[in-house]
Amino acid sequence: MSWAAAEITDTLTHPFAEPVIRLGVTGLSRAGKTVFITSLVANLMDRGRMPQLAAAANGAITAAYLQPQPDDTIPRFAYEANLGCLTAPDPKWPDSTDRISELRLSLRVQPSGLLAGLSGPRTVHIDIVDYPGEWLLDLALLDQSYAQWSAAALTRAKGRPEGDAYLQQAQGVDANSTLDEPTAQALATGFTSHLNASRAAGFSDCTPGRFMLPGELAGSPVLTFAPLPSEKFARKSLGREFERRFESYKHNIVRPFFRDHFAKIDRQIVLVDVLGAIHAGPAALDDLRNAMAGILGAFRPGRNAFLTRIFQGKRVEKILFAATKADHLHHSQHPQLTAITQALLREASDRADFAGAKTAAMSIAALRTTVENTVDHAGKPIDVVRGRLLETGKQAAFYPGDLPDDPAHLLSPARAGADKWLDADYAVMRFAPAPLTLRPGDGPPHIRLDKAAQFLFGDKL
Ligand SMILES: Nc1nc2c(ncn2[C@@H]2O[C@H](COP(=O)(O)OP(=O)(O)OP(=O)(O)O)[C@@H](O)[C@H]2O)c(=O)[nH]1
Ligand SMILES: [Mg+2]
Repeated sequence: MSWAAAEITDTLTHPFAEPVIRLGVTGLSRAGKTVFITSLVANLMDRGRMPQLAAAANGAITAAYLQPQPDDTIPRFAYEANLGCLTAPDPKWPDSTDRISELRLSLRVQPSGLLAGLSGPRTVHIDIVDYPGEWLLDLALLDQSYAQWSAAALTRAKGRPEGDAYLQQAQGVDANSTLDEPTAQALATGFTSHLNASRAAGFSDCTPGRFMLPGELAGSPVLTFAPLPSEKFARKSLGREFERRFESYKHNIVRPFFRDHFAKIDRQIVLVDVLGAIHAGPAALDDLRNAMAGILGAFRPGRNAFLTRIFQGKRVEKILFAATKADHLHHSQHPQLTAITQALLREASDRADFAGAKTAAMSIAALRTTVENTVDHAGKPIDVVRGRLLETGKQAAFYPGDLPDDPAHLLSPARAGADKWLDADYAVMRFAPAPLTLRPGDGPPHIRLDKAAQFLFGDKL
């Protein structure tokens, strides 16, 4: 059946069903989810900067508006407050997210071309969920036992910030001793400090995610456990109880989140702060690769009974892997960044069996904070970006380092456990959002947000 015929049948058989696209925005903490959602919505409401989104460019989208979301019990995404931060006279980044929220954007679409005369305007809803990136990591826990997770967590802890201190602490307790709550709490506290310190140093693979962002669960038994070196535990022992709490964590915290918010996703964008990880060094880049493999592996059908059940054979139709914050780089380096992103996630996406799903990789900036410049450096022209530094508020030109054409030049040493990059030093600067004077009809400036939107849901408009 041709596309047009399929579309017509659909309108005939479901004349009143309004299509809903559930857009999954997936990314670790600080990957750029909240800024992406805010800017995407703003640029769909004011479409002047969306030439690569066909339905915006050809005028098919006649209106965009926010509607009450479908889930009454989830807080609404603070779109206006977040956009307010980005567009204030003294703009700032929105705060890191500490709870889940949801937004429904509705587009009025007047089909053009062949269908123009056949059908009237349609409404297409786009539902988007925002959540703290820390929670995403837990997806990889679902098919691990306490013993498997413990072994991996203890191996990772070696040499990482505050890891050795925790290892010592764990060696010092007898896992088979009778459960004693103060000991349990001390271990959980020690392990949590290690997780927080590791994350601050740029490591991604820090589980359980809620330990770093406990909210109202702080102090509850379900967050009071930690990895232990042994595998067999006596009844009523500390180890046995930790094992039970780990299972309870998966059952009561991890599963409901993924059941409620991941199962229904049609289209997915995976946001990755690749530049940030490169800057943090080979170990951080390899850790990012590993963490993403664990997360995306969960989308592999048949991998685990729970996930197979919640997805029920439903597959994500399109997945976009996006390196965020590309405004840190002159566009002449964007192809390299995209290639690194693709290579970094290759194993993950192959393993995840995204067969049938259309995938692509892109370098994007949800909010462009810089302008491009070519300057003379020791008699050689170099491509830089210029922006306002977050720390000092001063304007600065910035060259992050030469990204290799061959991604293996970064990924291989990272995998081999190199402790620093050989030929180059990759810097990052944090830029503040630039003060904006938007023309009517224009959304905030971005890089390739329109291309990303076209890939993700352009076919549905
Ligand atoms: N230059 C630049 N920086 C960005 C961009 N998007 C995000 N950032 C930076 O990345 C930080 C994190 O972005 P968020 O959107 O809050 O990240 P998040 O994925 O929502 O993070 P959590 O809420 O902690 O899970 C921001 O505070 C900015 O410093 C961008 O397009 N350009
Ligand atoms: Mg956020």
